[in-house]
Amino acid sequence: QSTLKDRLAELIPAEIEHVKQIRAQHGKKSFGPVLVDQLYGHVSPSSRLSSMRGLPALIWDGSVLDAEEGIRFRGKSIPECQELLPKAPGGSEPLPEGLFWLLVTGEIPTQEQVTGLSRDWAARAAIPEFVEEILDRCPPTLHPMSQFSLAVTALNHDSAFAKAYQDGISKKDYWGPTFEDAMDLIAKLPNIAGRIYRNVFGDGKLPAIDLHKDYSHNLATLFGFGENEAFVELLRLYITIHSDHEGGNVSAHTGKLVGSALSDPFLAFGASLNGLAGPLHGLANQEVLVWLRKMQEKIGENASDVAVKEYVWSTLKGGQVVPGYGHAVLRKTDPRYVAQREFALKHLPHDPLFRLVGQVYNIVPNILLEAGKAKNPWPNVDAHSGVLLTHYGLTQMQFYTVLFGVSRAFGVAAQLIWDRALGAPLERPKSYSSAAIEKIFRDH
Ligand code: CMX
Repeated sequence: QSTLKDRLAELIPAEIEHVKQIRAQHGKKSFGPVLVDQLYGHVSPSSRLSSMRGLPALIWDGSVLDAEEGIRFRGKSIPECQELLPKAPGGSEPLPEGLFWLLVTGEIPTQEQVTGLSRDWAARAAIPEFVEEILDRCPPTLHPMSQFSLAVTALNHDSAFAKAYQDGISKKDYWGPTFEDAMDLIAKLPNIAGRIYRNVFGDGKLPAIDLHKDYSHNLATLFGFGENEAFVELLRLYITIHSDHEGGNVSAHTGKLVGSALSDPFLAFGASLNGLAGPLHGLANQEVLVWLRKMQEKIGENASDVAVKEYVWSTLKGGQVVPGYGHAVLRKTDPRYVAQREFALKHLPHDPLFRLVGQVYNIVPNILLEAGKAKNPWPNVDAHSGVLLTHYGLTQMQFYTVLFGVSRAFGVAAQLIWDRALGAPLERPKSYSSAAIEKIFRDH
């Protein structure tokens, strides 16, 4: 039995009461009106409100995103997490195990609790043989994200929640098997991601998980980078900062939505991955590097600012977005970008591609402002991750979003546990036809 599960069992009754109190006190208060524009999205340049943008609609406890300040995990900023969460011996980046504990409980764990999670996940890491076979049969031309989603969905074969539901589990006990599935899900992702990586880009042979190593170390080993301590540190930081970005983004919201049908965590997170695979969301992770490489091909490696500016303008004039810039909620440089930039300044200050990323950072925001469309001209998380992975030799860009997916499981899994503990009902927003809207407002 995991000590995290024990702690959760202590916290749940109090949280149920807490939510009751909030609802008794504030349940009938309004967030304000909903505009018809908010249903449609892209309307006109002057009154542009994208689909459901800003509409208060979800409870998500793990993290909250402030437009100016960026993400806070259970109230803690990224620098605070870097300072407070336990580290590996000799390391200076937070262990994602600690971040998961924080997301689930709202508390900073001890070193011992974090080691307990590392051991627990390593012990649960094996994937069923038939899932290995599914992955081995995928053509290497199938995008790694599609392979990832297939494998995660197939884990539903052994879902503790699905089985308990069939056996007639009582509603109040849903969270227990959901917790077990959430832990299994996170634990099995390295073997899935590692297998995809080795099948698509290597010889298909995979080393074993080390039961005494932390999650990121094992993940790095499966990719073939376990000996490189700086890369392992990068993964610890990467997973921590990509884990959660409140509830309304496509991957998080999809997981919650599908989970609300009492689909088990494997089915719910498989759906999240399909959303993460879109170019406006997690695929931007890959797109940034593709774009930078194309730029280097076109204007050379040590291009002048003038040449970079021209290239950025040509992207915009071609009707494309500059990947890694802009955000649906953020209105400042993403603190996840800043954390990665600081990592680069510490570990790879002279890397030529990092210099280009910095040059682009000095140029793109002004151009986006001048172009006058993007509400946020600043870089998001995806503008910086690829250059770091490339530096250490993980150069296969099509794989990058898989790493984002491994990380995103932490945030989605934590919320799924709480949704079942608090009895979150089936999600069912109201939709309208255009004819219905006309009818409603005919006389107004
Ligand atoms: N380059 C060019 N144009 C951009 C832009 C960018 N980086 N960001 C926004 N715009 C454009 C939009 O396409 C939109 O144009 P239209 O009115 O012609 O449709 C206009 O500016 C207004 O968009 P917005 O309200 O500022 O942005 P949205 O909230 O609709 O979309 C996002 C947000 C992230 C999809 C958008 O900024 C974008 O496409 N960025 C590039 C892709 C990217 O980096 N995605 C990753 C986001 C982080 C993540 O989820 O991983």
